[in-house]
Amino acid sequence: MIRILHTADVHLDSPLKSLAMRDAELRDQVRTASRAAFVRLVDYAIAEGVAALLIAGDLFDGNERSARTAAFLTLQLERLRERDIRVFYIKGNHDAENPLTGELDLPGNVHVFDGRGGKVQLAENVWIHGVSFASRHAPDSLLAKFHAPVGGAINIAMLHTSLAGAEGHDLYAPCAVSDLAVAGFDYWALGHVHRRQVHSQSPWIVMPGMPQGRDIGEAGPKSATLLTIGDTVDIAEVPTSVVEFLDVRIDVTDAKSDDALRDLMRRRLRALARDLVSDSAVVRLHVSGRTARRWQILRDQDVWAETASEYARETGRLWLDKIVFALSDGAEPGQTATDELAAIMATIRGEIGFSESCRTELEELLKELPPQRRAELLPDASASAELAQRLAANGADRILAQMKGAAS
Ligand SMILES: [Mn+2]
Repeated sequence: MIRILHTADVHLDSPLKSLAMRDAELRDQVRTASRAAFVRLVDYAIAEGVAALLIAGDLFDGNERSARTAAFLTLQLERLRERDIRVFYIKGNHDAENPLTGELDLPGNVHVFDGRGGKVQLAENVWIHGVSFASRHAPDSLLAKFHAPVGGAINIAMLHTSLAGAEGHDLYAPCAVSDLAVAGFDYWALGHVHRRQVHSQSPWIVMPGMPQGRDIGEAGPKSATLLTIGDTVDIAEVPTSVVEFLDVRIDVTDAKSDDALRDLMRRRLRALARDLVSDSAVVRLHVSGRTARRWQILRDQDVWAETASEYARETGRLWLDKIVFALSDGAEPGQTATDELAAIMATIRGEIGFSESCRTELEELLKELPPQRRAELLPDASASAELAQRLAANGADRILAQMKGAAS
């Protein structure tokens, strides 16, 4: 029996992003989470006595040259070398042009496939094939660069690919799952998409997902994939993430008092902490439901944020990223002064002049942000108008909450 560990998209030393990073204690713990997850992978490889570690691209994140990242990586790869564990590595879009991958003289147990593709024998009946990105962009399929599978052996193919891709995202070495399925390989060790997905079981076509998520967009526990090769190939998921991000919904419809709401929040967070796969988690709490207490809760939202933050911290494993309110009060619009004010503010929000000035002000503010962050916030032309509307609606709710909350 031969075992192999498959990972991709480690994005070594890429920073984690969350509002919770304002918390110094958490910041220290997760600053190097991508490293800690990689160490966990290496520990696991050694403990399980695997024959090889496959890294299917995007081992590095940006284009910065970092001596510390290089030293860290070399040390971990040497730990594998001491145990005779081989490492196979293909470059993806993030590391194709990284100065580290070009200059690093990696330990002798590491085989880096180049852009022309190749194959290496791992054991008597096991071959590893791979093709690297030659540059950051790979608009065409790389399938034609693979050597033919070796007859009578188990053939594993490493490829960094966006597969058929998703709308609005660039294509990287595009190819269809159906093309991979008929290519004659037993296991496709893919990389690029950060979410784990087993596309096919015969042959295996596996996107392992990243070993450590970096923000709420990469939520949930992360893992690597363990292959066991006997007469057939079997796979298992191996947890790797040190910190995970969680989107959590709490429905407060039945919480009739502050006490009931606090109790609900605390029990939910404790249950989350108890069942957590990773060591710790950064939680984004969505408070929703239909309650007559809507305005009172919105008025006190800063207190609720502090309270939830304390309950999270109390578990010893959770931190609050932020709390998001989506409450309705279920009431018909009445004839009170605040109802009238709400209606007026809603009308004003719909006026083109207001919309425009709101947007101008917002864009002025966003100029202060780094270009990449701005691009994330405003992916297309309509995004700034939508963001301005959302902020204006939130602002109106805040004002109403001050007035209505005080009256209740
Ligand atoms: Mn990639």
